[in-house]
Amino acid sequence: MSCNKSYITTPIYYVNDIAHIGHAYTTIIADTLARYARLIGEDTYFLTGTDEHGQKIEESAKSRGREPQEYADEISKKFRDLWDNFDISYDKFIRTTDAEHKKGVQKAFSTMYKNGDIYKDTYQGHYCISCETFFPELQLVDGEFCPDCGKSTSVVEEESYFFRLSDYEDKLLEWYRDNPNCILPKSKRNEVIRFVEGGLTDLSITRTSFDWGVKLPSEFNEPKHVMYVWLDALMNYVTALGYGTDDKDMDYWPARVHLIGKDILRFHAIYWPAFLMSLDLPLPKHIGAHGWWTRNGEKMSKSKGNVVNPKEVADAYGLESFRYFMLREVPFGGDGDFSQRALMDRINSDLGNDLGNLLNRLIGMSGKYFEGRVESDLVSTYYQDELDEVQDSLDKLEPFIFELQLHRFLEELWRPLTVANRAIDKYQPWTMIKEGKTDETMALNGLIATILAKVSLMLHAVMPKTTSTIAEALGFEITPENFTRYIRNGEQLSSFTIEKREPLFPRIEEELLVDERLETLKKEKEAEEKKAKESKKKVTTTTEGVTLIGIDQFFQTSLKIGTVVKAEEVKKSKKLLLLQVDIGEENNRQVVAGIKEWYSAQELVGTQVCVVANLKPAKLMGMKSEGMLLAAKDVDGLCLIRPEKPKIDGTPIA
Ligand code: ME8
Repeated sequence: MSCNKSYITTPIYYVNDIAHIGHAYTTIIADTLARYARLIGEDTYFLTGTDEHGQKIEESAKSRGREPQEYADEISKKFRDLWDNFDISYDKFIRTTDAEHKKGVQKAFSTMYKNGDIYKDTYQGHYCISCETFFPELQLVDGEFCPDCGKSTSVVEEESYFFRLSDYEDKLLEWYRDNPNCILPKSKRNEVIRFVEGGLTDLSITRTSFDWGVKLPSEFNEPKHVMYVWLDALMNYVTALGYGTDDKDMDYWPARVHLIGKDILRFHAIYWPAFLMSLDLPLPKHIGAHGWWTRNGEKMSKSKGNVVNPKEVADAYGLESFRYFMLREVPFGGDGDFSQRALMDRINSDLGNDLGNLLNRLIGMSGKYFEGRVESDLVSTYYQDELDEVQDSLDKLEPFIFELQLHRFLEELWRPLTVANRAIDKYQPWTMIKEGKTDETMALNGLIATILAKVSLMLHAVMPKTTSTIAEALGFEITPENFTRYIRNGEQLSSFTIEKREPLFPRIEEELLVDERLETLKKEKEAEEKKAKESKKKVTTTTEGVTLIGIDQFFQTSLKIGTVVKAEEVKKSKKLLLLQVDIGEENNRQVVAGIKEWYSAQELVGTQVCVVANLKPAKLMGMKSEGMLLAAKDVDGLCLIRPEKPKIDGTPIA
């Protein structure tokens, strides 16, 4: 399945949201494929970017009192910064507001029109702004709600240009049938075929009801029309290569794979190939649709407050461990539930025990018996069976990558590590050396080093830094030439001297993790408070460093009397209690308080406390906290501040 040019793309992300692990997942898969393609010597082009037009973005900007362009600039930069921070090896970051892109889209529109695929008519239909999609009445839930996202749709009637999608039904079906791997996983291809067999209607591809989009080419003289955001967005895959402007990189087309989430398969597997056929351009080789990440079984959404921030996860557990986890944990195409527990298990077991510890064992054995020297000359004399077993596994690996079965790829890649760890247990170098079998012991070390080197080369695309560190320890570099030597030609590693180093994956203890997380939260809170303080103009500081505030500033804090109506311990936390406090409002306030060392949950119930009632809600260990209790802490410990006599719940404190 190999080809010399590899063009790999992610979806371009909407700029109405911040990146979450779903976005990171697509991008990490694409980055892995791109890195692998480069390592096997393919001329690779990796594209990502942002999707910035459309009604949804226009409204998001408006609701924040911002101009769409300025708003798009800000969010687009956040995506780009995140990918840079994650070392994503993209060759180009496209924005649909780029002038070249807009020109390319206009060129496409004119070409489709010339080819007879576009006509003008009136559209009447139900539009979901969130999905930027029209739906026939029959598909709506309860006659009103979007069948995809469940949000309310609105009836739109407007003049529109249409793309003759219905003309492409047969050609699309032919493409799916002639190219069994065009949509991966294959089960998804069947879904698409069934959908198309059900009949396609023409697609409305311009809008007049809003402004924020690519204008029609001037020859149409239609100042009111802007392009449908999906036509605009899909075209990014070719405008990035210069379609419609200088065609500079069009020799990378067609894409080897468009990586997407299953939610946008229809656009990529139906609209996009039809547009390309109309433009007389070749069709992509593969469209890979991955599954959906959920959190504790629920869809992630800002309103639920359960969105997993990829940067936080990478900071807490290490970027490369996070990459490994995402690719290993879920079969491509299937949905996955994100849990810190599962991530920790993968780090401690697969990465720590199987991989990191193997390097430690090699360092230990070669240090103890040979002053760090490792030689591989006699490996095949003593351990040919092990070498064969390893080479056999490695030879089977590559197809998994390009068929997007990355979990299988990683699973199989762990077999050579098992061979290595098993060989140490079986041949017992500590016994061999006592028996004077020096050559056998050295050759065993050579075998371990060779296996580690080969695994590092194969794993490089998933964990670039870690594998480079291993390679450095083993005295070689990760390059396409060495890939050919050690993977394709099955050579053994040359001699080298290894030195002691820190473990690659120190064991993560749960308690430590929790404390670290709390520490991070504390630091964030302190930084926020510092910022807030600096922005308050009236603040003055006395010579002793005590901050003086005006009475009006004091009254900005709402302090209230409340009664603890329920209290429970937060599992796995040494410090936190989860309280429900009645402060005279319709609903009780949930407060996560770090007082477990001084109060039991039981003794708090029914007692009164003082609550800071207008704090911005915060999250502690995944739980919402909607206030803070007043307390004083000295060397003897902490005590809560309480009213001297019982007071009505909700009584203000001043
Ligand atoms: O759809 N789990 O952009 P988008 C897994 N602009 N992947 C997820 C996910 C989740 N919970 N949430 C999002 C758009 N994704 C269009 C694309 S392409 C020409 C235009 C990933 O910002 C997944 O890849 O809504 C999904 O397809 C993509 O983010 C959607 O990002």
